[in-house]
Amino acid sequence: MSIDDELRWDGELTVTRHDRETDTTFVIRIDSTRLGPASGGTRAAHYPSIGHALADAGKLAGAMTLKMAVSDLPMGGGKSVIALPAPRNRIDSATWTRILDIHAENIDKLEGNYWTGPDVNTNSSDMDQLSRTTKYVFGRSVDNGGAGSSAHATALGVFEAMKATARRRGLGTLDGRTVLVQGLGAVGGDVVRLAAQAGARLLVADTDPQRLEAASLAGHTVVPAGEVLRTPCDLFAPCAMGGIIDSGAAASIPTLAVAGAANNILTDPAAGEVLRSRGVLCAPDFVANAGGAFHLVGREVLGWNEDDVVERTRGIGRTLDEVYSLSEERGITTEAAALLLARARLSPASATAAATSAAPAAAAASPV
Ligand code: NAD
Ligand code: PPY
Repeated sequence: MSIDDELRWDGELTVTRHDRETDTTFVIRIDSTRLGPASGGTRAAHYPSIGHALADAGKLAGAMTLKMAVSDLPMGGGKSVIALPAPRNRIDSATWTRILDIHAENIDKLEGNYWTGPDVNTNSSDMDQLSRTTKYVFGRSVDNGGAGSSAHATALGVFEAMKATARRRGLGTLDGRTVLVQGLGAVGGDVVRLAAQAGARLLVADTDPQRLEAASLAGHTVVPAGEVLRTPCDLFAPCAMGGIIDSGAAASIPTLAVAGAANNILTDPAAGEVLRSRGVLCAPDFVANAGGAFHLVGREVLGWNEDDVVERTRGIGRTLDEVYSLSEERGITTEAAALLLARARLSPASATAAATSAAPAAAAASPV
């Protein structure tokens, strides 16, 4: 996580800025504009060091490139990280507004090469604030002319991924299956609702006592946040933060399948190899959590209506079937198979993909 290592990142561009008044560091990383302007949300968090913030932005931007490519969307991959001086809930509203205004200025200087949207600790009203300074923003509130929150579409896509993964792993439907959801936020809360409607038995974990209380009142079983990797279940759905399954966890996690919303669930490819060797079927996150990208890019760039978004998001199950078949045929991890599909679209040989992306990418300069 050293800054030296991070400056050897081989994406297209890193922009950083520090604001002394708020003691905040701003990072925007553009991983690729191969298929269109880079796009990906703004994450605000307190990081142990600037190296950690750069590393997070780089990994998240890379995941966006793969998500757009595998989902056949005409955008590239990027991400913003706002490294706060304290946890988000300790930043007062005047400071937060100043932080958003500076972030918007930075985005505007990139002149449409990077489009942001909501991510962890930012929401549609924050996108409204950014849009006072820059037009390169997806996910403003509906009242302000945007597509609103992407969380419902993301949750629907994760639910489709859970069904496709359970089916392929030989579990049949989710009815009667034990599903453990980690993180009951905007996406995880909806995933719980959809899985419960499908007849699953829900185990839930969060660090926020209020969210746990609501889930418990709804009849779900609470698991301590520190126990999720040791709790037996049929399917584990990580919907909190990424980087939770390393090789050690992969060797022991008592589940048959993994499908969730968090970006970069696996710490590295080795963790995927260990899961595969144990027969734990893992839905690559950049396929499973693409519903939000369908919502934001579909509604604001491609002129889709809500039914189009739902139809494309339901297609995540079919994409995963393709990934799982390729993984079986080649004897490779599901992550490696999904990478092959994404890279086929990103390769210089796939000139048609880039050519057909030119029109919507141009449209992105003046969203519908
Ligand atoms: P959110 O902030 O609304 O919810 C996250 C939840 O996780 C919160 O309830 C938080 O208390 C909980 N949490 C944090 N650390 C935890 C821990 N160690 N154990 C248990 N719970 C913990 O975020 P969200 O919008 O629901 O997104 C969830 C994940 O999905 C994120 O990783 C995000 O990057 C990813 N994602 C979201 C979208 C989207 O459309 N919102 C799209 C793609 C990917
Ligand atoms: C993500 O899907 O991880 C996001 O960051 C949300 C998003 C998707 C597409 C454009 C902007 C933000």
